Amino acid sequence: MTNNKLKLTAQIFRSLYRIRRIEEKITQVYPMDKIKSPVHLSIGQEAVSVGVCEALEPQDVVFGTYRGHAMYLAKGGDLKSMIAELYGKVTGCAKGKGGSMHLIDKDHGVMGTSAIVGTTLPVSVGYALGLRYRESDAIVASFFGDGAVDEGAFHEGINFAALKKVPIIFICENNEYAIHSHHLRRRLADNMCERVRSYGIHARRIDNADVFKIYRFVKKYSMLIRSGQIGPVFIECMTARWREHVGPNEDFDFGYRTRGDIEHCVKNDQVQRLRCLLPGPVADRIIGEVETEIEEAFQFAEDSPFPDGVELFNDLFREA
Ligand SMILES: Cc1ncc(C[n+]2csc(CCOP(=O)(O)OP(=O)(O)O)c2C)c(N)n1
Ligand SMILES: [Mg+2]
Repeated sequence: MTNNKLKLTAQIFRSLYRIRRIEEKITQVYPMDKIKSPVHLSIGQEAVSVGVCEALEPQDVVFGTYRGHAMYLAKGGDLKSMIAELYGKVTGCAKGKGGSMHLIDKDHGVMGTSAIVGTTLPVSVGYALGLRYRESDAIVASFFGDGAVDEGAFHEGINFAALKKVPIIFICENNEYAIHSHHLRRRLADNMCERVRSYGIHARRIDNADVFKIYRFVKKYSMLIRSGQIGPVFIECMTARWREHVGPNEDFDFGYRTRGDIEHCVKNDQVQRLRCLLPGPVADRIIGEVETEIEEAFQFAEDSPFPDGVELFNDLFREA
């Protein structure tokens, strides 16, 4: 492996492993009722956020969904503020008032996540239009699930983005389910990219959430978008959610899917894949550093105070 490839692999492994372990820690803490909001975990889906965000530049921004821990962390959102937010503490990224579904860290380009399916899509398109007007060289990465593609806001958003040629990459994390409904029970055909192309947008599907393929796609197209050569592009990342829709547990006894249905993704687990690509001591050093960082972040959240009652009346309206 060349030095550059080793550096990139180590960087991507760190991000993947870090997100996996943070969410595994959340599953351990959750039953203690210290985390005060519902949690929609990305365990199994990390490669999508990591592949995209590693290919972005610091000035680029991301918008996402309630299943947003991975995106927030991959883009560089502050870990301590995220865990404190889950605990409902005043040191949280939304002062403890948003919880897991409403993460934000504007200093690192995380512009927000929303609990309402499809809502950040048109907002992210508007933001990208603003970037074009300001002649900024930043671009937007807009994340959403396969369920959002069923929403009118998706079609309005991508049509307008194509029309105005705004600097945006749309990322569909296709884990095949909207809660418990399989996508083929919600649509006639498995043809998401074909439908997106009909809006004049270049679209590509990537199977098994291959982190390097996602990285290379975003690297290539973000350069073309940034330089104004092309408008929006769309990437459909096939992946699988390993835990229940919301909460820390598995759900293979619910009856809507089996463990076998996600086996191909478990076999292709990108965390393990990259760990095996790295020399042992490099992986071990990263693992040690990440584990310490996670312990410190949870301790920070434990030690932080809850907001005062008066916080209920702050940040409701933007002061002129
Ligand atoms: C507009 C709207 N309709 C319905 C819901 C209820 N709801 C919450 S999550 C969800 C499923 C969304 O699935 P998907 O977009 O595939 O994301 P995933 O949970 O798989 O990451 C639904 C229907 C909602 N939050 N917002
Ligand atoms: Mg889904």
